[in-house]
Amino acid sequence: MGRNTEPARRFGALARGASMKTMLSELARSRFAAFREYIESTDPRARWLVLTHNNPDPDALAAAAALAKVLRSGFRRRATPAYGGIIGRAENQEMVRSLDLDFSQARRLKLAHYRYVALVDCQPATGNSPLPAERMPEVVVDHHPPRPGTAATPFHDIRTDYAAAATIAAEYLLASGVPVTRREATAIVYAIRSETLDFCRGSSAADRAIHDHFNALALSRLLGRIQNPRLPLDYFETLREALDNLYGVDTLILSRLGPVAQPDIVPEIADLLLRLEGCTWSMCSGLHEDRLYCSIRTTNTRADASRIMRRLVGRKGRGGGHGMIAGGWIPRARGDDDAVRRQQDRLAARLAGLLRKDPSRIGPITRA
Ligand SMILES: [Mn+2]
Repeated sequence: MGRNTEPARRFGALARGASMKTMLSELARSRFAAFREYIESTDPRARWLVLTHNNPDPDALAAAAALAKVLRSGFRRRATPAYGGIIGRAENQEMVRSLDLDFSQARRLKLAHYRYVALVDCQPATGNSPLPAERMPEVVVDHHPPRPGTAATPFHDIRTDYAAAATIAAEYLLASGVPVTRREATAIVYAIRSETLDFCRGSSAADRAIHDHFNALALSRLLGRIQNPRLPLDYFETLREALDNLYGVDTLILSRLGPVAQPDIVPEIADLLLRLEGCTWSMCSGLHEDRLYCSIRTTNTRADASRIMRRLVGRKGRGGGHGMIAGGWIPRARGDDDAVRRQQDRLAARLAGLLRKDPSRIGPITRA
C-alpha cells in the first residue's frame, strides 16, 4: 500500500468503471451498508416483491427495476418488480417497451406468495400503492417526506433532498458492484430527467452525479424515442379540454378535466399549465373511475406543495408529494357530471384560499 502505487490503482479502478464507488457520498455508502446488513439477515430462499406506487412514473419504474436488480444480482434473492394501477403515459409505455422493463401488474400477483415487500418511490399506509395498509413492507426506499408508518419498517432509506428515488436505487447498484446494462442505465437517466423536468425543477448533487455517470452508458436513440413517443388521439382531445377550461386567480392557473383515460394526464397538464408566463401555482383535476385526481405544481422553491395537497384533499382523500409538486385524489362526488364539476370548482376555491388568494375572483383565463 505504498504511496507510489496509488496512481496506478486509481487508474485501474477507472478503467473498470468502478470509479463511482469513490464518488458515492459517505451517506450513500453508509445507507447501502445498512441495506446490505438488513438484506443479509433475511431468508435467502424467500421471495421479494418490489412495488412502485399506483400509476407509476418513470422514477418509480426505474427505481423498482434497479432495486430488483440489486436484490437479484447483488444478493441472489428472487425479486419480482410490480406496479399498481396503470402505466398510462405514452412515454412510460415506451420506456417499458424500449428498455425491456419486466414488470408485473400487482393485481395479478398473490401477496401471500411473497415473504418480503420493498416499497419504492412511496411509503406504507398512504393509499397510493397496491400494498394494503395493514401489510407492513420490510424495505422502503423513497424521497418523499417521511410518513408516520415508515419509521416502524425494518429498513427504510428516505432522502428528501434527492430529486429522484431512482438516484438512491442507482447508488445501491453502484455500491453493490453489480454490472449495469445500457438499457438499465437509460432507465435511470430518463427517470432523473423526467422527475426534474430536465433539471429545471431542482436536483441534488447526487442526482446530477448519477445522471452524468449513467448518461455515458445510456442509449441515446432509445432515450429520444421514449421522450417523443407517438400519442393516442385521446391525448389531444384531453389537451383541448384542458385548454378550453382554463381559469384562475392572480398567479394561480387552474384547469379541470372530465373522465380521463389514464390518471397520469392530470399531473402532465399541471406541469404544462405552470409554464404560462406569470404563473407561480397550477392545479389540474380529472376523473378516473370513482376518484377525482388532482395535481398541483409551483415555481416557488420554498413551498410545501405536499402539505397543501394533504390539506386540500382532507380526510376523505389521499395526497402527497415534494416541495414543488404534489398529487392526490378524493372520492368522486355522487351524482352526474355536473356534481363532479361543482366538486372540482370547490377544490379550486379551497386551493385559492390555502394560497391566500380570493376564491370569489376565480374566473376564466383569456387573452387580455
Ligand atoms: Mn419519485
